[in-house]
Amino acid sequence: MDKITIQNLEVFAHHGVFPEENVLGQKFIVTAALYTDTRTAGKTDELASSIDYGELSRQIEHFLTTHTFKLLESAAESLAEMLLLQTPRLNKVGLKLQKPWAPVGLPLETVAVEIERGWHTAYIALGSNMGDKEHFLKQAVKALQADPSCKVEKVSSFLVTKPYGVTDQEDFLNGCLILRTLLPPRELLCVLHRIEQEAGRKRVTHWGPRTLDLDIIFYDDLILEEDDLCIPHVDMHRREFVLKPLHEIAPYKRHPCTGKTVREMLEELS
Ligand code: PH2
Ligand code: MG
Ligand code: MG
Repeated sequence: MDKITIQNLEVFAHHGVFPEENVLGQKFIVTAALYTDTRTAGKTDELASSIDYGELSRQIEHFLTTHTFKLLESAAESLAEMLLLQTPRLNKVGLKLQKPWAPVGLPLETVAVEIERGWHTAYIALGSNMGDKEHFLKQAVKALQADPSCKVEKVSSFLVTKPYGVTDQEDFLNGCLILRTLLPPRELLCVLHRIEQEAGRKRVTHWGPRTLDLDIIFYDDLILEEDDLCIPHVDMHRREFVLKPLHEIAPYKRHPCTGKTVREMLEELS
């Protein structure tokens, strides 16, 4: 990906663990790598098609002088989040925050924290088979839209499906959505669990009736296999109630392990 760099921007601010640092202040040096596609700006010569590094430098300066953090880690984390939320076309940001006068009492040149943060694409399956199913699915979409770290990009239609697995229960209403998110997988899972809770979800029996079920199907091309979280969803390729709505919004998305598209997986099922 193309990038625009702001190198060694000096900011006088008050971050630090020691109270003296918060009172006296000191020099901070910021380097920011702004990952964005510069092709359109490159061809049109229009600033409006790019990211204005002058404007961003002023935003960085303003943010670091109007907030006070103890840790360089927190300052960098919050700064990255602000930049990603406020800057159109910014896909990813690399930040290096240096504190050359850090009160360590030893002759070091500088200390620094470096992070990379960005937008990710998650594919979420929605399901309900209790109460007002459509209401619960719509509530879930709304709750995700309301989260500042999430942008709902596409929502499939909702379809009535026969229960899969444990079959002696009510029919389901299922759908899928595409989400752009700043949250890493585990934090996204926590948000999904919170939304399930808000819909009155009770975890009574495994695979039993539920007001709302939200599952991460894909997260970028990530492959993650842990006890309580597997991405891609381990059974998605066998589930028509996932593949059908997903096919509406992402037919060419490929499974990162098998390389098959959603369309191919759906065709293999029927
Ligand atoms: N969810 C399950 C088990 N079975 N069947 C349908 N039709 N739809 C679901 O969402 C569903 C299911 C476990 O999450
Ligand atoms: Mg499920
Ligand atoms: Mg689930």
